[in-house]
Amino acid sequence: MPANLPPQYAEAESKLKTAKTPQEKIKIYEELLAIMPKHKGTEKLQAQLKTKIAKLKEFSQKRPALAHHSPSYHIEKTGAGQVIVIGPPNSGKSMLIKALTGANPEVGEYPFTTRAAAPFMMKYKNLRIQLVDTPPLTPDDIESGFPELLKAGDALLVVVDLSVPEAASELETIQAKLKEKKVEFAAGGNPVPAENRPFLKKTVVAANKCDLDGTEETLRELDVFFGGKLPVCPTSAARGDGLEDLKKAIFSSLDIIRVYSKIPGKKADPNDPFALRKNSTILDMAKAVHKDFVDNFRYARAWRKNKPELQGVMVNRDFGLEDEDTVEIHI
Ligand SMILES: Nc1nc2c(ncn2[C@@H]2O[C@H](COP(=O)(O)OP(=O)(O)OP(=O)(O)O)[C@@H](O)[C@H]2O)c(=O)[nH]1
Ligand SMILES: [Mg+2]
Repeated sequence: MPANLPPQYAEAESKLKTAKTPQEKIKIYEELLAIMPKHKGTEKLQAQLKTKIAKLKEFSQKRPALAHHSPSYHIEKTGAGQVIVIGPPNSGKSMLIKALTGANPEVGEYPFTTRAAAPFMMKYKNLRIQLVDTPPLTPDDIESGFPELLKAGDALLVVVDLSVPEAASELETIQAKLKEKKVEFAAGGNPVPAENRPFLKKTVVAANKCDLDGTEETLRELDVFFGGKLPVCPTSAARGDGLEDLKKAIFSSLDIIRVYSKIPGKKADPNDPFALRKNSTILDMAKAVHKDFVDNFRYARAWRKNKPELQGVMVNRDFGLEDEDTVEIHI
């Protein structure tokens, strides 16, 4: 039986997309319930709305208790780099992490599903990159530990929901609010100098839910607002679109190179690179391998892919390294 919903219903429903807090959502759902004609054709829909309201109420009652011990925002770094995954409620952060890592963070159709920061490992090429899932970011309520997590991270991945027509302006608001907390999005190109790294973060934007109809216009708008400055990658965590391009953009946001360490007379292990910052030298590599290598350094030999003139050549400590170089340090 058709539901025959009045036009006010669609109007009220569209407000859901911009509702930030559970309280706002409850109000809208209650409004929808009031508008909805009560007959056989809407019974299922009525029940669904009631469940949503009940769950949101349950959640908002739990929140104050949680606020006493706000979640920990310290995540120990492991792997080649730490990327903090942030974004508005329900944008698909956790589902995207699930798709990128194969791990199982909690995904829910309700906002505020993720309550605490948690690390997951993404494989990319022969590296492991740490992705940190976080609770949703709402401009009016940035928890005190949150900016510290962002400052400690090596890069940011902002996940926005393309089915929200205001996604681009929402992202602008988040950007402005984070700037107040001394965290700024940095564009691609040159690596961020060490002294600016706590405050300026290479940022990738995942324009998620591109599988949904009518999201092209929002994507276009995001591209206009941010495309010139930040990599904007259309993705669908649900369907798997765009994941390889996103991984590539994340790797490139870390500004790292992979360098293989080799022992004289033996082959380097191609599965176990050192992750060094771009523009690193032989001395940085020596530091990464072992501190004794710095104190007792005599010389090194280097190999570069597709460079016949750089195959086992003797180099000094200032020699600049590139991605996939192999180095043998002599002490
Ligand atoms: N159609 C579609 N739905 C998605 C996609 N990604 C996530 N979703 C859905 O969006 C809802 C929210 O997903 P989550 O991954 O929990 O979102 P989140 O950003 O982690 O949410 P919070 O933890 O509450 O901030 C779920 O119902 C997902 O199934 C996508 O690419 N396409
Ligand atoms: Mg989540």
